Amino acid sequence: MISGYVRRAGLVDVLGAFGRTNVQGEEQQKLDVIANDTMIQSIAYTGRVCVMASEEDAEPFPIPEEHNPGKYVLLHDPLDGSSNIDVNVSIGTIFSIHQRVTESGPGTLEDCLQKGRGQIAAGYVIHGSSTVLVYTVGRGVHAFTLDPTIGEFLLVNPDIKTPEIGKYYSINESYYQRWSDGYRRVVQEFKGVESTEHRKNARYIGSLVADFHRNLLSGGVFMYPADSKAPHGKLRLLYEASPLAFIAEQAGGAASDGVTPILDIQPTELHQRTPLLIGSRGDVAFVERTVAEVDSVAAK
Ligand code: AHM
Ligand code: MG
Repeated sequence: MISGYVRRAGLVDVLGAFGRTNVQGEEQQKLDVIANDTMIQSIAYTGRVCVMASEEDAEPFPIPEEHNPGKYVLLHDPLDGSSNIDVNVSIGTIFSIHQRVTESGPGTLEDCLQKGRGQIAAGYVIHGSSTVLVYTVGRGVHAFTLDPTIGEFLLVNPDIKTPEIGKYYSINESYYQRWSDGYRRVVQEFKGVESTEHRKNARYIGSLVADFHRNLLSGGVFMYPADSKAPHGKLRLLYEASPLAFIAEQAGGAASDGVTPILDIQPTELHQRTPLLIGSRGDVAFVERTVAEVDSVAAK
């Protein structure tokens, strides 16, 4: 359903141009709100989840007793990168599933604040030139492409393994002045300023799922570090970093905040942010090592 809305995104304004109301006279909603409602309406009352939490809502949504709260916890970013919608750039829906830790009844914040290592499933749908579902349940990473003519996702890429060293580095380089010396050095290495040993091509879409997906298949490293303006980075631990980290590790890659593996971070807040370094294992290790070396010298 979300994919359908995204495909028609460019028409929504046209169809609701006057006062932005639809034929029923309702206010037109932004697509990320529609995607969030779609997730809730299609999953909350299935008896499978006890609580849902999303990047779009300030508080978790506990499933009321009368709707039979189930044993799973669903954390999601219904439409990540939604600022890209207007310019027809790929966006994504990300999800993370845990088993509940509370005994029964409506789920709680405690159910949501679990380490990523305990995820039982995670995945994303990329709304790109085709709609692709990538998921893991801890037994490899598998990708399915939506065939819109039959409305089914078909397995096209079973057991994806990401290259040990990748072709690409992905970072928003306009923040260069805000980075630590360590990240400046890393990017100089990737540009081949002094030596071509670590040189890579730059690719940055600014849409996490799309950047991650390309690097997963082709190899590479995506970086959104902490900087002087964003001391914890931008991306959210529970809805963005953790599910993608589970996928990266299952594909033979790695993910960390620069020091600690993302999957080992204990969340303390629902909307917690984390620096993110994710992709090919050798590249993530190289960035961690370089940043640690350069920044420890700079700190002395
Ligand atoms: P959003 O959740 O508000 O859509 O923001 C997340 C997006 C990611 O998709 C992307 O990696 C990042 O923001 C890009 O940020 P920036 O524009 O600072 O490079
Ligand atoms: Mg997001």
